[in-house]
This record gives sequence, C-alpha cells and structure tokens, in this order.
Amino acid sequence: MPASGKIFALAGGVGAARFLDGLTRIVAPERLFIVGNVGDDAEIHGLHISPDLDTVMYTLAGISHREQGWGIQGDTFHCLDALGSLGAENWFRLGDRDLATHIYRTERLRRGVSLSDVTRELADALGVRASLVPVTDQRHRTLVQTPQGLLEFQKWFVERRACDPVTGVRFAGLRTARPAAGVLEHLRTAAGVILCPSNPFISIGPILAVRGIRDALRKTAAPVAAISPIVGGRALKGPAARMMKSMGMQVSASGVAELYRDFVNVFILDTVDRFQAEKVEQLGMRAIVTGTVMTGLHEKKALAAVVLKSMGLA
Ligand code: FO1
Repeated sequence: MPASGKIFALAGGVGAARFLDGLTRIVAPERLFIVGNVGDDAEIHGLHISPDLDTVMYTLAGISHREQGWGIQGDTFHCLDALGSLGAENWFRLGDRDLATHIYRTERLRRGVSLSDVTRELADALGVRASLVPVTDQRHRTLVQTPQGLLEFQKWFVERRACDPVTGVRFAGLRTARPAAGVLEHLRTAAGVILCPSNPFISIGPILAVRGIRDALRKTAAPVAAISPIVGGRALKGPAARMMKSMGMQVSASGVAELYRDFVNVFILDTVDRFQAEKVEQLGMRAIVTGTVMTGLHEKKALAAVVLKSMGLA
C-alpha cells in the first residue's frame, strides 16, 4: 500500500454525503481525504455559501436534515423570513443555524483565510474526523447553458427548479483555479480513489475540471472506483438523468461509465442495471454489480464495504 494509505474521495452533495456516512462507519474516518465540489458555491445576502462542502460536513457531523440531505435537522428560518419581509429574495432556504456557518466562513475569507483552512476550522468545530478539502481555494463556479442563456448554478438549480433543459456546462474561473494544498499529493499516494455517487456534470465534473486533477487520476497507481448515480435509467437524486438526456447522451449507468473511461478502473452499478455490466467492461473497467440504493444505514455500509473490497482495501 502506498505511503499515506489514505482513501481519497471525490464528493458532490447529498448522494456523496450518504455514501461517506456509510464509509466512515466501516473505516477509521482519519483514513479519508474528501475533496469537495465548490462549483455550486454562491454569494447570497453577501455571504459565501458552499452547499456541497456543508452537506458532507453536516452529514459526517450527524446533524444534516434527514430527508432533504442538505441543511441542518430541526433548523428554523426566522432570519430568512425577516429578510423576506424586508423585500429581500428568499428562494434559497438558509436556516438560522446554517447561517452561522456562512457568516463564520464569509468573515474568515474576508480576513484572508483560505477556503481550505476555514473548512477545516468548521469541520473541526463540528467534530468531523475525516479530512474535508475544497477542490480549489480559488473561485471556480459552475454555469449551465440553457435556452434562456448561461445561468449561475443555484439560480438554475434552486430558483428555477432545474426546469430549463441543459445543453452544456461551463466553469467560470477555470483558468486561475488550482488544486488546494494536499490534493494532488494525496491523489499520488492514495491507497484507493472513490468517485462518490454524484452527478457527473455538476458535482464530479467541476472537480475533474480543475487543472491537474484528471491527469493525476490517470496517473495514480491507486485503484479508482466510481459508483453510478444512475439506477435503472433514473438519477437517485437530482437532475443527472434529465441533464444526460438534454445533452444528447444515453441515460444509463454505462453512459456515466463512458464519461470516466480514461481513468476509472472499477465501476459499481446497481443490480437492476446488471445487463449493462458487459458494456462497462468493454470500456476497460471492471464492473461490480451490487445494491447501490442507500435507503438506510445498513445499505450505506454494505455499499461502502463492496467498494472497498473492489479496490482490494477490505
Ligand atoms: N436546495 C434546494 O433545492 N433549495 C434550497 O432552498 C436550498 C438551500 C440550501 C441552503 C444551504 C445549503 O448548503 C444547501 C441548500 N440547498 C438547497 C441544496 C443545494 O442547492 C444543492 O443540493 C447543491 O448545490 C447541489 O449539490
């Protein structure tokens, strides 16, 4: 096993957080180095919001909203309601306790602290034992191309309820974004790399787009495993299936595998998609068929165990 022996995970929002919740219950959380998406970060009410980092952080801290997956369980919305009565926009539902995270982050960033360091401070304060790192400390934002023009991610996703068909995805800040400290080093020395079951365009895509990441994934000696977020031609959560369709792609697990064919060695797909295993193997990957729908803790842990085993880590 390489020197650091860390398990390196690429994570988007809710799907990734659920998977990582299972993983951290079967391996020591300290063995995990999680790289989070920042493409859906936004400035709202003057605050810097990092939804995917927070979703992973709250989930690993055991305080995330149980049904929706993002936000904090039992949070209240008095501040947002008061803002609404002042005439401010309130389509982005920021809870009162959640706001403390954004106020803290914004103030620390304003003082020149990096997003990586602020994320570590927040995660430490919540007792998260795994390392959680934004893919980049620089501004790196997802823009979706729609018939209405180029839209900021949260405007499209939350305000417009992801109803505009997406014809492409772009990233603002790509030229200046560099991997955050430790990301490339951990990719080089990882014992295994996992692409969590996240949207390939708006969760994993923005991570892969940062200079040097995809190349490091191609070069790492570690096995690289990806879990399909598409099950039975549908997304487990969110707009991945609709996006694949509007971008003219085949909506299937093997369609996702194709997007990663240059660096993934093991592709994990659901039992309902077992007939696609052969197609996945034709892409040069080993296909592992198992239950990927994480309805409860048992399923999350079982999936995590299969993924570890597929990489020879269990
Ligand atoms: N998603 C929604 O669908 N509606 C919301 O009002 C909303 C608010 C929100 C606030 C904080 C946060 O961390 C996440 C929030 N999300 C909301 C989720 C977020 O927009 C998406 O899940 C991610 O950006 C995509 O992974």
